[in-house]
Amino acid sequence: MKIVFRWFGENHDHVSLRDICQIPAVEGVVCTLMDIPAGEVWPEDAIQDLHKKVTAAGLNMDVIESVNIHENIKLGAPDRDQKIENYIETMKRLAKVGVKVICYNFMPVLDWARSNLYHPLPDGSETMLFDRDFIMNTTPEALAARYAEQSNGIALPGWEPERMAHVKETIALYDNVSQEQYWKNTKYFLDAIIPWAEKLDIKMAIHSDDPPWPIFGLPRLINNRENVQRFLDLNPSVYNGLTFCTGSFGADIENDLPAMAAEFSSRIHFAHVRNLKHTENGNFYESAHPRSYGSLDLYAILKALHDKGFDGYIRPDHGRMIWNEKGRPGYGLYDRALGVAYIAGIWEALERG
Ligand code: CS2
Ligand code: MN
Repeated sequence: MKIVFRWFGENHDHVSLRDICQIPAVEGVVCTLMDIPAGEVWPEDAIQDLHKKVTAAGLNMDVIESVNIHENIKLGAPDRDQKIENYIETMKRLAKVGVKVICYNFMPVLDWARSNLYHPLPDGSETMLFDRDFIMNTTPEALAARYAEQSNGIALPGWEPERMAHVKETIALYDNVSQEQYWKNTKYFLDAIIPWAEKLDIKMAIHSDDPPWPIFGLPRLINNRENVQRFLDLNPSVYNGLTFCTGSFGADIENDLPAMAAEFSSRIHFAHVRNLKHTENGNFYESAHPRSYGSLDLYAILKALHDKGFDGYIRPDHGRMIWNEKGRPGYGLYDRALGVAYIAGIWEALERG
């Protein structure tokens, strides 16, 4: 197991590479190019430049999150082959600097959804909250406006203002895409990219849907055991794998996370490890990592991976904002660093038996 830490890049993150390399047990950063719209090829010089900076800080850049999928691929639109070609070209360029895993999601239109980005907890920390009634009864436009207001101008992945400007029209395009058609569009994409992933030795790791149930009438794919199995069977190569995000699968209390981690371990290339606390009415908030703070048993999940000989990458996922830190919701330095310490401690204990 190798611990990594998400980094949004110099102009998009208040956390520096120097901060990150001081966290014990962290070997690498999980990067992206925030400024490149989905569907465009990532420029070679930007990739090389990023790789130089990361390695100069003594960290690796083995994992990329995310190379976003253009909507026309998800919709199965006539120009999808061109977009897929661009995707493969980006994969080739990333392989040149030794990238081993690409985390991506196949959620239609939007990335994760929360009702509150900085919800105060009684101890004075702030965290992200999912109020089920609110989300199920709002509109994407209203939610985007709420994020813009709460996030102080920080562009959230999947909620970029350019994308939000057309959100209604984009969602309407899915009126003609049934859930079954969505599975077909997914398979079409996988069958095109997985042979390249094999050649380039890059493991593709799809992120679970967040939340793991349909919102705004859009299709869902990666939300429970059965659908994960269906997804993996679409293309049986080991290069067609998963990002096992405990927080997104764990939002559905029906999901047995240690059992899923054990069952799918050979196809899990990357794990996002975080806790959340279920409250009334299907609501939840993102809690501190230890067992007594959240509803998920991260020890049991890590043990399941460990016992299967997991040797992929793990990162802490969303943390709370603590010690007056200001920054990207979920992506402060301090609570995620505490998450690393917790994960590394559990893993060391597992290794030593
Ligand atoms: C991340 C996602 O913050 C998060 O929830 O896990 O934004 C993630 O990067 C994407 O879904 C993967 O493409
Ligand atoms: Mn995640």
